[in-house]
Amino acid sequence: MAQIEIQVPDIGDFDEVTVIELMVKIGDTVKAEQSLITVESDKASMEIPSSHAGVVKELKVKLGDKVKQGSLVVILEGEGVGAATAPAAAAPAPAPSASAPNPAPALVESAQAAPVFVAPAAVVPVAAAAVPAHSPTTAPVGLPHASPSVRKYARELGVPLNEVKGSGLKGRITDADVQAFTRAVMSGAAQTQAAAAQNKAGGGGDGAALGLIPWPKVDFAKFGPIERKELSRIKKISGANLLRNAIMIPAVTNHDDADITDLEAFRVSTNKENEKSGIKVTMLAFLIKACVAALKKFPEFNSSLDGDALIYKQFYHIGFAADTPNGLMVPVIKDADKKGIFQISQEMGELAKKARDGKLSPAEMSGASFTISSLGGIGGRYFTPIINAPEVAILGVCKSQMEPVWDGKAFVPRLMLPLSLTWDHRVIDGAAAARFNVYLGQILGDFRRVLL
Ligand code: CAO
Repeated sequence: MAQIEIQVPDIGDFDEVTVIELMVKIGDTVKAEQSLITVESDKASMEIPSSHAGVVKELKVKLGDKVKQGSLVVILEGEGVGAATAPAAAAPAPAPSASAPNPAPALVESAQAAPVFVAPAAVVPVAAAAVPAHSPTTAPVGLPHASPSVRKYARELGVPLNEVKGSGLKGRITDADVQAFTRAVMSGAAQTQAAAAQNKAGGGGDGAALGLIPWPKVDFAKFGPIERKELSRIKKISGANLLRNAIMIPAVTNHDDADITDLEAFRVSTNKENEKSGIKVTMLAFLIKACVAALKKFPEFNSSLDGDALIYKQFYHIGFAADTPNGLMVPVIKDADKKGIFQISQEMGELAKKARDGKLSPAEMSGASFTISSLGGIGGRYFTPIINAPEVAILGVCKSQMEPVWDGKAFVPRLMLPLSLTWDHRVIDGAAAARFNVYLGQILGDFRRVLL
């Protein structure tokens, strides 16, 4: 019977974190990607998932333990211990395959999977809304004090956590508190605020808090064969973020085109000249540099809302959406203003590969001040990207095409790049957005303008 050691994976900037919740016990059967424990630093809490499936043979941590990257969490045992489809961090030895007999029965492996972070919204774009941030030591501002699994449990039950009284340490809300709240509501002894408001207004149905009619419930099997598949962990987390951002941000999208005929010719010739370097200069690298120039000229696009104030960031960390088998990831090119096109292209290639392999660290997805989503390698004309809160704007890019452009005397063939800039109307006005796009187009049309 194969044994596998599950360790704490790369947890980004945190040296040591405290175990605040054990989510499995000896004898439990766990699936790959199932959370094992919750840990907490002074800034954030996170769940450590299992990179493999199996039965928990030994639990190597207890509540209050301090752990760090590499600390042993559990030992799993099982026939053909199954690995996660995309383990995020190092898995030094491959798990024995389910179909092949295990050649070494006493084999002990080390394996790590990506932790689900509960980080301040600006830190991990895809994780912030699914399991919101809180400070473990101080009273949370506007957020109830609960671990990610309790939040998840509450979400599954539809329990509004901010209405639950916590009985745990420092007012922490526990599973039992959520259950007690649910029992009280079910027995009629208590009422959620939404239900109370709804009763007052005489409304009814799901989505009542937003005053919406219920989500349609359809038995699809009545119409033909179906198959149900769980969303990936990344899809679940990013979905919650996207929904929040789509609902909460009054977003507007401006579409424009940039003439990149000369820039593309320059890119192609640069790649030819530097064939031996192994670095391929991409259009996205030029877009990142052009966006930095535009962000410098229009600093509110590089800001974030903080109540009634704006935080202007004096750094230029540019996130870029990467399509991966498990869903959308947003790696970040840090200090893009200080890097050249070659360095950006090289970093982007490495980060995109890591994203596809599920090996991005939280630090590599943190701190973006502006994001670009490029579908240029795929196709399409324009789209309306959703802002990656707490950023205030995002640039969508589609595939460039040769088009007839009127030069005042005749139509000439020019390579035109479609740009879609989505912006938060609370921070940015339409005129500023149009100016941003025009300026971006001017730079892409003639990169010498960056020097001006
Ligand atoms: N117009 C025309 N061609 C383009 C282009 C554009 N705007 N952008 C890239 N291309 C070309 C490239 O030149 C390359 O062609 P060659 O192989 O002939 O040189 C090809 O398309 C493939 O490029 P790429 O997509 O591999 O590289 P990239 O630097 O453009 O993008 C990355 C990298 C990681 C952004 C991309 O792989 C990706 O994941 N894109 C999807 C992002 C996404 O999903 N956004 C939607 C988010 S909302 O759900």
